[in-house]
Amino acid sequence: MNTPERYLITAALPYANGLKHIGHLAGAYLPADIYVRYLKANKKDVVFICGSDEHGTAIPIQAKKEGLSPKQLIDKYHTEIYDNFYDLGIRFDLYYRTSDALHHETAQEFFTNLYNQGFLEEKSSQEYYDPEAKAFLADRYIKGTCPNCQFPNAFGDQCEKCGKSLSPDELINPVSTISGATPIKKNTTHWYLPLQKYEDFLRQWILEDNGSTWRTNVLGQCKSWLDGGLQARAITRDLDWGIQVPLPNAEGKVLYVWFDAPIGYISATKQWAKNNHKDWKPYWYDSKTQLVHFIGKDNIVFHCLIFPVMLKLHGNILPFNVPANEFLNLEGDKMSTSRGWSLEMDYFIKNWVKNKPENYIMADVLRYYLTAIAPETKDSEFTWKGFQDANNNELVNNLGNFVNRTWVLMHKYCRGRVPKIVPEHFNDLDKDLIEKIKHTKTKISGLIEKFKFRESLFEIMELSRQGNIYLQKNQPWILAQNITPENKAQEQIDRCIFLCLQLTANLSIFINPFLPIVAEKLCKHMKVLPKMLDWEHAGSIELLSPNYPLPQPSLIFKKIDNEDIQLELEKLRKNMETNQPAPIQTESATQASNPNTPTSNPSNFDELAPLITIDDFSKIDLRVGKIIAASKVPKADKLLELKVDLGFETRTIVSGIAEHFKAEELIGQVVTVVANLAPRKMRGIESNGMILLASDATGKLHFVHTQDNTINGCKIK
Ligand code: B3M
Ligand code: ZN
Repeated sequence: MNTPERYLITAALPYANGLKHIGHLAGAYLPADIYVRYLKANKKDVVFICGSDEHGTAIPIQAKKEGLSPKQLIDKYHTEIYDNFYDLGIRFDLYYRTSDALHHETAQEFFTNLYNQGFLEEKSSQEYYDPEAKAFLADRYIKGTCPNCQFPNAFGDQCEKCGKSLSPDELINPVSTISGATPIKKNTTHWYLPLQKYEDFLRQWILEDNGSTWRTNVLGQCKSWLDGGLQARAITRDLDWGIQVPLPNAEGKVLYVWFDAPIGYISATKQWAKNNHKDWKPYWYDSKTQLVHFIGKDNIVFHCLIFPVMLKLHGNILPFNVPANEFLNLEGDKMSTSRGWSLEMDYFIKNWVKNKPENYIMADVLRYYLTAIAPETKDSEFTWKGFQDANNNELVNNLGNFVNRTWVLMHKYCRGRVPKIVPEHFNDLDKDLIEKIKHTKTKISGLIEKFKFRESLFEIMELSRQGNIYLQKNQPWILAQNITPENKAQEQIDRCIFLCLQLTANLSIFINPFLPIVAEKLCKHMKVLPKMLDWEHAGSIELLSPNYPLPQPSLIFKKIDNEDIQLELEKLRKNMETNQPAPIQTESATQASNPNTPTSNPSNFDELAPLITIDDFSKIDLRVGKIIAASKVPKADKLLELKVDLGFETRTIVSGIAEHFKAEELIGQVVTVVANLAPRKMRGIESNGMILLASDATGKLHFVHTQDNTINGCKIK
């Protein structure tokens, strides 16, 4: 695309049926916000749209659970979710809601338009019906015994125990999860979007036209859907909650939530335009608009296949990119609110951001960590320890340290003012830093424009690290010990501090889309207007004028203590123990599940290794052992040095498990040791043997050990 004239950025509309967790934040809203802030810093014409998805069966069901009417439920969560986003620095231009009359009208018009053009098909079919609740049932709302593994609580679309894809017909003793009644089959009529007719168009547009610019995980999922064969999709439902199908004889039928929700992006744009006295049409009809949908991977099929077909038939523009993220796990397990294994935005805000006035900066710390571990190409994991490390090692020790040292040194050696310098006197070290600042601007811009936020954040932190190295090489504190007119030491100190100050100003600009609160704080300290944060100023070393006085510095970040982290881990475990595993599923990709889709699968085991003989096996001498001492190997994040009692001797074994276990937790752990493994040196420590661990599908490690009081040193055969 040539330079776009305007940008329309959307983030998936959250279901207003419950609070959202940090996995949602990292998946769609934070990257979208970073992109939008970057575009706005570049003075682009941008509209950032989001809002509540308020239809679908999940809403009335949750409302019933909470003893509210559907309207009360959506009103409650619409406000709470919006407030949570706001407190974490997400700034939409409009946070809309699909219960709005304008949206009902827009979605109905959209449907009518496709209907009148003859694009929709009408078909009758037998569907599951709950005779007590008097409602048709989505597959997910039917439970029964799995024919494959006999698990008694398998869903009508998949058994959560063995992972097998099912249809409700296969369930033994199916029951409705709404009333407990046995569902019956009932005839009904619906309207369908014949997706299969547009396979050629989709293949060309996704795999050819966008094949080199879209993320490989997105392309891979699309290809798998296309190769699996597309089918006509019902776009209406028998339900009393939603948008009426705008046809005669369609009483009791509403638009399918996944048909109306993406049209919500259009309705929201109309509402935004109304509020701002603008014309909404170019945003949806002009090819010079760059439309980008930020979503999580379970929404790919809707945004890359179904909605684009709808848009094409309706005459709208198509998305430029759909940078879907994979999932964020929590402490080695999938996040699940119903199981209590989740970190909700609301919880984080109440306990980390708003618990003390000075903690407002913690919103940015979360943004930092979630971007640094963003699941852009594969699932990633939030750990409280990782969160602490990101804060203590990166924000405090790298960025905070550089900025603070610069300001302190300026007060100490340059009378608290931006020093005056002679640019002609810049030496090679100075020139190198100036070059790095300029180069980083180009690099970060390129990465953000390619939706590589994680990498761009690394580049910014790398520049900050270079700042620290530059300071270290110049050592103004040493130069200051011997200043004479002849040795020009003061001049060198001035040049050094001058450049560090300009670098600090540049870092504020670069960091602004990612950590807006920090950027603002830096601006305030430097007494510059937020206008300085315009991207066009980045790369310059004339951001702060000579002689300009700055106030005494105060620290920007503060360290997170071990106790706070420990407390969170305990709370998480307790929460998990007190929660019942009774997930109410929302209508995401689970309902549209495609057996070919490479989404995470509970039966996702490693492949078997090639066959070996008993002789091969008998070469391995396995022994029972007990860990009697454990300590971290200095400067190695992953390694623990273990002392293992083998009965006949005590062994030193270096094991790469430090990211999974705390050293102190391991004392007394019974283990299986490969006792005849050739010695190997790791970080200067000789390791004599190996400890066996089982790794589950989430990557979590478990010790393999004998059950009873086996004597150390016993052979395992
Ligand atoms: N509400 C699903 C979700 O929150 C759905 C997104 C709609 S985007 C148009 O994951
Ligand atoms: Zn099963």
